[in-house]
Amino acid sequence: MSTVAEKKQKLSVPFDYNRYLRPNKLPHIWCPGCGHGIVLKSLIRAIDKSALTKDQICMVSGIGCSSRTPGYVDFNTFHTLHGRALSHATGIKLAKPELKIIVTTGDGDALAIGGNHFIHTCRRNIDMTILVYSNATYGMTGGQYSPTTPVGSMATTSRYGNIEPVFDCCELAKAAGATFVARGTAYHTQELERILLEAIKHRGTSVVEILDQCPTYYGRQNKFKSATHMMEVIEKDGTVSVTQAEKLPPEKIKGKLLRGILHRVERPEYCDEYKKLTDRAQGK
Ligand SMILES: Cc1ncc(C[n+]2csc(CCOP(=O)(O)OP(=O)(O)O)c2C)c(N)n1
Ligand code: SF4
Repeated sequence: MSTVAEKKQKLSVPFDYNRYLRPNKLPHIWCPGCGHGIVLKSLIRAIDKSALTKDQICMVSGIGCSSRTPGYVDFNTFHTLHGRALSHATGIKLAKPELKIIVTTGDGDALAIGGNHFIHTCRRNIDMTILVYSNATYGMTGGQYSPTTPVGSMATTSRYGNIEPVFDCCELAKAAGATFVARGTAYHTQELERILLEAIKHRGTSVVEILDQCPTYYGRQNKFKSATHMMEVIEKDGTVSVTQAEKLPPEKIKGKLLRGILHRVERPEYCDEYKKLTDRAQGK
C-alpha cells in the first residue's frame, strides 16, 4: 500500500502520452476544441492500465476525422475505407486472433455507410472493441447530418432542421447482440477511461458510444457559443450516469442519455467458435 506522500508524488508526474504516439505524424488534423483528441487521451490511459503491450494491439478505422486516430498511435494500425473498418477488423482478428482489436469510427462511418457491418459484427460477438465517436455530424466532409443528429438540428444537408429520428447507438448494439455496451463522453474523461478499460478487457464485441463535439460544423451550425458550451449542454447536462439515474425521480432523467456500462453479458465468441469448427472439419 503506498503512502499519501507516494500517491501525491505519483500524481505530480505527468502521464507520458508520447510513449504511445508517433511524433513524426504530429501535428494532428483536428480543429481546436474538437473532442476526438480528448477521447484519445482517455483511451491511451486506459490502454496503459490494461497491461497490453503496443505490439499486442491493432487499431483499425474507416474514414473521417475520428478515423484519423490510428495514424497518430504507435500500435499496429490500419486506416481503411469509409464504413468498412469493421469488415477489415474482422479479417485481421480471424487471421491473428491473438491481437486486441480496437476500432475507432465516427457515427457516420459506423452507423450510416457502415451500419450493416456494425449490426453483423455485434451479432457475431467477435472479440473487438468498437469506439463510436458520436458528434452528430459528418465532420470530415463539412457537416452533413448523420444517424445521430437530433431532430430539428441544422446541418449542411438540413438547412431547415433535420427531420430524421436518431439511432440510439447503444440500443442498436445491444439488440444486434454486442455483449458489452457502454456510453461515455469527452467531458467525463476519467469516467471514460474507466469505461474504456472495461471495454478493452471484455472478451466479445464491446461497443462504447462516446459523445464528443464538432465545434467547427455542428457547433457553428447550431449556434453553440464554443466547444466548452457544447460540452456543457450536450455531454454534461444532456447525460446522467446509470448509478445516479437509479436514485433520481423520472422527471430528472427525462430526455437525458445514460452514461456508464449499460449492458454486459457472456456469450460464445466468434473466433473461438470458428476454431472449434475448423478443428472439427480437419478431424482434430
Ligand atoms: C465510399 C465513401 N463515401 C463517402 C466518403 C466521404 N466521407 C469521408 S468521411 C465521411 C463522413 C465522416 O463522418 P463520421 O464518420 O461521423 O466522422 P467524423 O468526421 O465526424 O469524425 C464521408 C461521408 C468516402 N470517403 N468514401
Ligand atoms: S471538422 Fe469537426 S470532427 Fe473534424 S476535426 Fe474539426 S471539429 Fe473535429
